[in-house]
Amino acid sequence: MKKETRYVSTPIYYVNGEAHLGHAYSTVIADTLARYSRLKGHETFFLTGTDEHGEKVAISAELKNKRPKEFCDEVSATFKKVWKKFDISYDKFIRTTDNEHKKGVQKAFELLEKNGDIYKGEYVGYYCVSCETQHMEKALIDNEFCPDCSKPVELKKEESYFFRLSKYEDRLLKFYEENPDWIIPKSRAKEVISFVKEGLIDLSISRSSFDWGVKIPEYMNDPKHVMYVWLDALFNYVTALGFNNDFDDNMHFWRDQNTIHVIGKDILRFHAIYWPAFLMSAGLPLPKHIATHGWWTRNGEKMSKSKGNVVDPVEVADAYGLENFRYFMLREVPFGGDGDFSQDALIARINGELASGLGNLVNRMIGLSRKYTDYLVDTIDAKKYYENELKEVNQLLLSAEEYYENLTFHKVLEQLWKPLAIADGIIQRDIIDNKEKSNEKIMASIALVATILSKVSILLHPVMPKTTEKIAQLLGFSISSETYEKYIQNDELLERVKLSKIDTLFPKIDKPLLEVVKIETAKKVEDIVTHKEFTKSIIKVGRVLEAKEIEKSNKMLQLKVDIGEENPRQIIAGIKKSYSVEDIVNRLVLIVTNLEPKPIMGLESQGMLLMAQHKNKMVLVAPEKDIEVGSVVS
Ligand code: ME8
Repeated sequence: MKKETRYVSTPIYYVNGEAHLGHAYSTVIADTLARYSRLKGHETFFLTGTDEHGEKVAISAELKNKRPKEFCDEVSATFKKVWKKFDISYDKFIRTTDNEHKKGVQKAFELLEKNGDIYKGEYVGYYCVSCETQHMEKALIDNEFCPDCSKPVELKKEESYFFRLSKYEDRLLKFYEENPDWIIPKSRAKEVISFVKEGLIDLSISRSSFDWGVKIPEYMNDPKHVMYVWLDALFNYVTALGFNNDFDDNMHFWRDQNTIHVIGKDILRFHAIYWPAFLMSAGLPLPKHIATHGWWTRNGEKMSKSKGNVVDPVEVADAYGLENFRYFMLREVPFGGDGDFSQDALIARINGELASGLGNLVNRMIGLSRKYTDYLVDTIDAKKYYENELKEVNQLLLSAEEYYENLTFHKVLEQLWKPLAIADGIIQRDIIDNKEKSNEKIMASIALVATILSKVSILLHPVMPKTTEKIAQLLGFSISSETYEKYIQNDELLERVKLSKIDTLFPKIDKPLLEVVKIETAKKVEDIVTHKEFTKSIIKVGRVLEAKEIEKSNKMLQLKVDIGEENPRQIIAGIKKSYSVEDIVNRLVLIVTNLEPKPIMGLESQGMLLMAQHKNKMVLVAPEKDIEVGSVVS
């Protein structure tokens, strides 16, 4: 019989920064789903990877003074390293700079084009580089900020190819109506439907103003165009399966239509509107679900590097234990909702549920078996004494499985703790408080506890793989699709076993182990400079004599600035987005003149131009009145 297939994906992450708590969250969710699917014996494919093209990544590379590919190689490798640490069981890690991917996206472009959905035009509109997305003017906040991330947008005007997104409006609406469960949680479908109902405009899908992207197919004879990063990125879900290569049978994972894309709510529109429209145009089937989780915040604020409130997932895992952290992420927040990260909440879950709940029950079982049965567990009489309890446990486990299928992980975990409470109650009532217990009944009670622990461990395995395997080893079995079938599907009882050893599973934690706020406090303390330190910097008034654009840089200008020395200084300044060459020539500016020279874009910068900055907005700082060049600022 053909096995059922499951395909699970995470978003592919931009390489403009390293993995943070939010990325870890999406990836742990997808990993849990993939592991659950394998446990059930499904043929499973789990994909993650990195999204490496586009303006945002190109700018990040430029700021680091690196070539884009070299920069991507480095950051992509850091994601791989974090996922290894997080025990992420992916089957493939795709990079959009992979050749097979690039060829696959070109093939997709060709399909869309042959289907009459691509035409050439001019893109004039507002663009948010941070979200890599175009916006209509009416959607902007205060006419200048991105409605999604609040950063300033840019007005772009360039030749571009367009995808006829508007053509798919009706088909999309019909699809949502016929598939009300397509988006998980269901409640999120409303925002998508109303966005489409407001009217879709055709989507600009190529760029000619920079070259860090996949070239559009050669037969288009238009080599200056690279593809829009979201067209490139979304197709990763099929190129990873060998879409480019007709002989690669991994494409059956796509054709079987059992795909779940795990994403954050910030990228729902791309997955629920653009992606199905691209697929319809390419003649490919659609995924089964778009599973959309919420945001992690810190003290109610969105995490961001500039605010200094980013939670480093590796630090947390190192301090608190990886699997405790995985448990916390899934238990703390209902799927789809937002959650605030705090160490107090994490400690409360570890101490209250893992140590006092699961860990304590394991210890009690071992202690009692040592005292009464010489570590022997034998379920021979468990049914005789505990038929009702076993039935109840079975019902609870069945509902935990339903919650898994609906991705309501916090409920899965809540549900799995109920049998543990039953086991605790039995120990108390039938062993500790019972003065007239028979040996047979004691053995049955211990066996019931062990059986409960075996079953709970199997269903907890996708969340805490190593911890549950330790419990299974203690109970004489190993967790696999076979033992899942035996103990969960067929509801068998544990086999006779002598308990083996186990280390303490969950040491209690009495105080926060990390200074997550250390970046914020460090800023306050360490950023204070003494007067002596400050006066070491020499700032002089200069006049810009010349300005030039730098090839391949859309941020930097090359300036020659007279600061009253014999020769003008060469300053490489990241101001091109705010000032043109004409704007800046002849202006009085302020220059830090005694900084060590630094190579930027292959040119030596011999000082720093002072600017005032708010978000992405930059203005020059200059003397209030005319004054001689070379004047010192103090
Ligand atoms: O959007 N809380 O990549 P990205 C929860 N390359 N999840 C968060 C989060 C937070 N605070 N911050 C980020 C991209 N995430 C595109 C995707 S897919 C074809 C292309 C998670 O690096 C969440 O899943 O910005 C979000 O969707 C993803 O990281 C965005 O990662």
